[in-house]
Amino acid sequence: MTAQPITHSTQCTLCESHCGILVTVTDGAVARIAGNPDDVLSKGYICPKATAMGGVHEDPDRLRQPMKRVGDSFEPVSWEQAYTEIGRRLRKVRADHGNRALGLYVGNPAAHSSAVMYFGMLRAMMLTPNFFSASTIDQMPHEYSSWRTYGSNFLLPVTDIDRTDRLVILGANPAVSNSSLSIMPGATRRIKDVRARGGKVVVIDPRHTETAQLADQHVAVRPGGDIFLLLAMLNVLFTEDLVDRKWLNDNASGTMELRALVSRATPEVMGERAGVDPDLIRSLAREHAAAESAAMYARIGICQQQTGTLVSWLVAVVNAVTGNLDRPGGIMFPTPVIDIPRFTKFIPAAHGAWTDRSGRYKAFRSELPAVVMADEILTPGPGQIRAMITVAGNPVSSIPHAGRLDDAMKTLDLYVAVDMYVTETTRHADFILPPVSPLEREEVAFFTTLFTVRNSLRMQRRAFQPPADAMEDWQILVQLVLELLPNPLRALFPAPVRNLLMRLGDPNRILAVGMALGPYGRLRKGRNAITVKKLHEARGGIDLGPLVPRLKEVIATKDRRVALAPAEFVEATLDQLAKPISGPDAEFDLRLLGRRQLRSNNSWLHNLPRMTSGQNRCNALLNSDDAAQRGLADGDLLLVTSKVGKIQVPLRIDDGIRPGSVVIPHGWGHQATGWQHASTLPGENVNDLHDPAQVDPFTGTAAVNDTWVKVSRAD
Ligand SMILES: Nc1nc2c(c(=O)[nH]1)N[C@H]1C(S)=C(S)[C@@H](COP(=O)(O)OP(=O)(O)OC[C@H]3O[C@@H](n4cnc5c(=O)[nH]c(N)nc54)[C@H](O)[C@@H]3O)O[C@H]1N2
Ligand SMILES: Nc1nc2c(c(=O)[nH]1)N[C@H]1C(S)=C(S)[C@@H](COP(=O)(O)OP(=O)(O)OC[C@H]3O[C@@H](n4cnc5c(=O)[nH]c(N)nc54)[C@H](O)[C@@H]3O)O[C@H]1N2
Ligand code: SF4
Ligand SMILES: [Mo]
Repeated sequence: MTAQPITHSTQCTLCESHCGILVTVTDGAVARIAGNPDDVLSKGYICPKATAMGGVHEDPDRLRQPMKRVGDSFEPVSWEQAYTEIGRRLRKVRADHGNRALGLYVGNPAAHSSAVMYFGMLRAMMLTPNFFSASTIDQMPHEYSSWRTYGSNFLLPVTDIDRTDRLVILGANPAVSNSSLSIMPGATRRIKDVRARGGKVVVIDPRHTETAQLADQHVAVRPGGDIFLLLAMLNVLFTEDLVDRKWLNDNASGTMELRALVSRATPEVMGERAGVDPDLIRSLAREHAAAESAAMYARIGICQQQTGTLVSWLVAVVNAVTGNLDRPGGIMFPTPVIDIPRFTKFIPAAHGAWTDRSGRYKAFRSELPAVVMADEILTPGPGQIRAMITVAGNPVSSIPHAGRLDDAMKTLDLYVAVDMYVTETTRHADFILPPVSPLEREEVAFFTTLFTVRNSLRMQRRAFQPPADAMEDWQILVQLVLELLPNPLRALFPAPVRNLLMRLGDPNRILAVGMALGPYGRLRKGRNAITVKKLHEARGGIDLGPLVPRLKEVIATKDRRVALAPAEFVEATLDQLAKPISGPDAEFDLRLLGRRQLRSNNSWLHNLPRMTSGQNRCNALLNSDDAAQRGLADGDLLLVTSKVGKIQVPLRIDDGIRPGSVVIPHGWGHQATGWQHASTLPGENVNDLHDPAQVDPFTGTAAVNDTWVKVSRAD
């Protein structure tokens, strides 16, 4: 007999949007996943990836118990055995070689569960400077520029898309990605709404993207030309006196220095460097200033450049000088249930607290860039990493390392992976500790509330009860923390005490306390407070209203003003202006750019046949003129060569690509993994083409949009 279907209201946690979903379960299996129309933020929207929540849950290749390496394969072991052996070996590495011999890499999905609240603890317990994360292939330039401009790397203003009159998108493709660090599920509808209410949408991107197709105007900037475009816009804003002087007087410092810096960056001088017509630059500046409200939203297209931090800063500056920082319809700071933005002045950025062993990179927010991980593991000498833990990350696939990280992971004395799959990275592990599936978690998605375009609180509910001995990420992290305690202390935590700790350390409990003390909590709102209980009762989360101006309250600089012209940024900009732009040479004549795909999520959804059906999607897009010049035709297998590597991918002609560029997605090439379906798919890892030494100098973030390549037919 078929059981009655039960529908659970929960969230898709695959990307930052955390769209509300309704999961219908029949006979213990996912029968349907649909958008939740009651979700206060996503309002019924889901993208094609949502069904992957069911796909991952049911994937036979998803690990459901701890695995231990035995020779060349893995065998299941009990949690207890795994922790005991890992603990013994971790402590031995530490005793023999010191704290620096331990390393930790945290990947993207860790931000999408309560694990985010616990890896700081693991990091503190490891006491190692060797902490890495996906942030240094992603948003670190935004964080660094925020640190200098607003005084804290946590002050990342979001785009008030639902109220803006002018939306300018720079280096992002939210129609596919649904955006990031400005959480706007159903970005396509929101972008269309800007136009429907009479506003204007501009996309600045070398490629005529899916988002550009929704816009009023597309500006095909030269890759890496953003810095010159923005400097010229600022030149126009100052020379034509279009800046908001009152706002600047009240809120900013460094206006004179900024004005001096841009004084010679006229659209005529900058236009060629930016690859944008000077009159067009003028109109971009004038319209940004004239709009009732305007928001420039920039994301990873500009982070993954050598000028990433500078561009991120100049975007903030364009918004600020036109009076659009902290204004409805501009860019604003959210008010989450635990008011982290308000307390950022007390959270140190730990800049330069240590460096990597070569001394090239300074730590920032207590982290070193992931591009040095391979060196820190492979280069012999004091402080060499000998034991690694990775949590929810696939750095062999996601980080440029010129083929070295794959080898490096094999050489470790101990490698522990917290992950549910045997990936390009975790295949080298000694132990793989798998958390529950995303449909087995019940928690408040606190992290996302820091970046939502409307204040809100939503939660994830279990669609399935986890098996009796299953562990959540946070529990695995707490166990690893306990295993790292030195011997006499560890004895204070026998199994019953650990179990008690696990109950008390439940993230939902911690959050309930944090919320009670926060802006919507009991202490301030009494009986009208937002509580976890009320959240449980709400089917689609709780709307906490539009973003409110709060710059004065949150700004963390010493003089409590927005620093428009930090000295090191001014100096680095002058250097950029003085040197020739990076151009094609006789050999490497195409600029390699990345792209995201609707049915792909970085490196890890390709094992689901529903996400990968159809043709080889790891292909190179090239303009028809560029293809014709090289005698190439659609469907040809291309050999793409850079200074550090080669890959082979099929060619697809696409006239939306700016002449002189080639566009290839990341996250492919799973041939030697435990993903049985994904390992049969064609596709190669585009990060094999990127030089790990090519970075944004402030943060060490990999500048994967700055690589030059050549292409030829493979045969
Ligand atoms: N060339 C190039 N490279 C890029 C990018 C690019 O644009 N171009 N983009 C970069 C960006 S923005 C990012 S964020 C990074 C991502 O880089 P990473 O975070 O290193 O890699 P992911 O592909 O997200 O891999 C996620 C891993 O987490 C596992 N996982 C999934 N869910 C969970 C969970 O709930 N718990 C645990 N423990 N594990 C889980 C998956 O099995 C997978 O192995 O890569 C990027 N690399
Ligand atoms: N479907 C899907 N959605 C995702 C992900 C996914 O893998 N798949 N990943 C998620 C993650 S981890 C993140 S961080 C977000 C990222 O979300 P987005 O920031 O929107 O990332 P992309 O879609 O890669 O868009 C980057 C854009 O920058 C452009 N670009 C490249 N070089 C330059 C340049 O020099 N100047 C300018 N102005 N533009 C340039 C590229 O052409 C591309 O259109 O997406 C998230 N959402
Ligand atoms: S945009 Fe797609 S992947 Fe992201 S949360 Fe929503 S449904 Fe999931
Ligand atoms: Mo990302």
